[in-house]
Amino acid sequence: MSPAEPAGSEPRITRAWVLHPDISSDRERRASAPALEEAVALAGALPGLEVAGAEIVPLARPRAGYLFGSGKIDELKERLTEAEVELVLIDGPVSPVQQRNLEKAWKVKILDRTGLILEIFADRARTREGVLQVELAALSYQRTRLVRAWTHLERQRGGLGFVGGPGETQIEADRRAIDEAITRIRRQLSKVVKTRDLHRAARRKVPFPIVALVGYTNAGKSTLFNRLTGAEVLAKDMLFATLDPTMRAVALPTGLKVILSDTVGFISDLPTQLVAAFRATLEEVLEADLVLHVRDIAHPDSEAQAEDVRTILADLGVARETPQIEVWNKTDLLDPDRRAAVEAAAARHDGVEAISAWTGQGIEPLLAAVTGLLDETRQRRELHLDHGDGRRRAWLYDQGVVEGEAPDDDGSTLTVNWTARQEQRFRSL
Ligand SMILES: Nc1nc2c(ncn2[C@@H]2O[C@H](COP(=O)(O)OP(=O)(O)OP(=O)(O)O)[C@@H](O)[C@H]2O)c(=O)[nH]1
Ligand SMILES: [Mg+2]
Repeated sequence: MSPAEPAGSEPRITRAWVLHPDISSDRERRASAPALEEAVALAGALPGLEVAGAEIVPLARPRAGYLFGSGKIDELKERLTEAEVELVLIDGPVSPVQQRNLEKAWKVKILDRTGLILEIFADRARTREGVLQVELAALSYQRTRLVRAWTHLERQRGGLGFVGGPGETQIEADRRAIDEAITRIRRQLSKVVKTRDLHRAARRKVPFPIVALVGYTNAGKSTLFNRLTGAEVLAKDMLFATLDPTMRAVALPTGLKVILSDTVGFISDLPTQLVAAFRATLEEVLEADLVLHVRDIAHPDSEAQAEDVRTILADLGVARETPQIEVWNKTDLLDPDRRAAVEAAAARHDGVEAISAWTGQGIEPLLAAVTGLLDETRQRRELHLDHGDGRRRAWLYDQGVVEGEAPDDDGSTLTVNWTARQEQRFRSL
């Protein structure tokens, strides 16, 4: 709260309860203890929420009407009333019908995982494009549910029936209102995107390779970014501390300059509506010459998190051929035996570096690996440019990739040494 705000306007704290349904029929189910811990961290990432309690609810299979069995519902009702809970976060998908029924049964508001992540993103978005993308994602989500997300709870939901009656008309009106809002936002976005294209064009001219930091939320990307650049990007034990991408030029020990890019963190079960928003903020990754996949190697779910990141990267269309280094971060948190084992495993694998962004351990070998890979991915080519092609010739010199130039009758032949990405960018000029 800014000091200028009048007294008494303190944000109201909402008491929340976190439930992680552990569904045994779900074949892709994760270890429930770290999953609950992550759900609590997600809840903590939303300002104004106070987590009063959290528990795992074992379920053979989800029930259509109420998600949970009736005994469990009664038992939970007692606990929720006792703890004066106003909001229950259910870490998984909850159908609109289940949501309505549970809200009635427990006299609380229900928010599911997607709704919560959308709320966090709405809170974090800073750039105009970020704000618009998150709004668009939230509207698409609401449209599929035809109930209002948490932000709009001030509006009475009483009139919303799900079958027949006046509720139907209300839903139609809601749907129309949502569609209109979506159209409006799309129009605004297309303007913003034009500006972004200009930025991208400017970025293409940047004469250094782009190195992008990606990874699961809270893996330590911003901490590593700060260590490498001396910047002070917000690095916090808070999920989705970073939403908008940040870029900085940094000189590697060999003198090679790169653009380092810090990006939004990933999370499992990312709402599909947000993948589009990610795509926009992750352009640096799509255009990167090298991707550093930062992992919290001390996290019990580290491998599952890494798998999620790989899947999302593939979905986003990050080219297979883009070289990657897995950065196993937070080695300082491991006990000595485990740490030795992790470091030995990293040494055995190509393209893996064990580090602690916190202590600085392993940073130098990491930078050497970055330099090595960037050098390795460079290829020597001969190009012929016509006399009239001054613009592309200038671009090549800007990029610092020209090793020699031999004039001939209709132009000149240049020897360049560049990365695949630089070649791609050149071809699209
Ligand atoms: N012990 C230890 N803590 C670390 C290390 N690197 C990062 N952290 C801590 O982990 C937390 C998350 O770090 P961030 O750098 O904000 O993580 P991030 O990947 O940028 O997270 P998002 O922006 O939320 O996606 C912070 O509390 C950091 O201090 C490390 O090497 N060791
Ligand atoms: Mg960050």
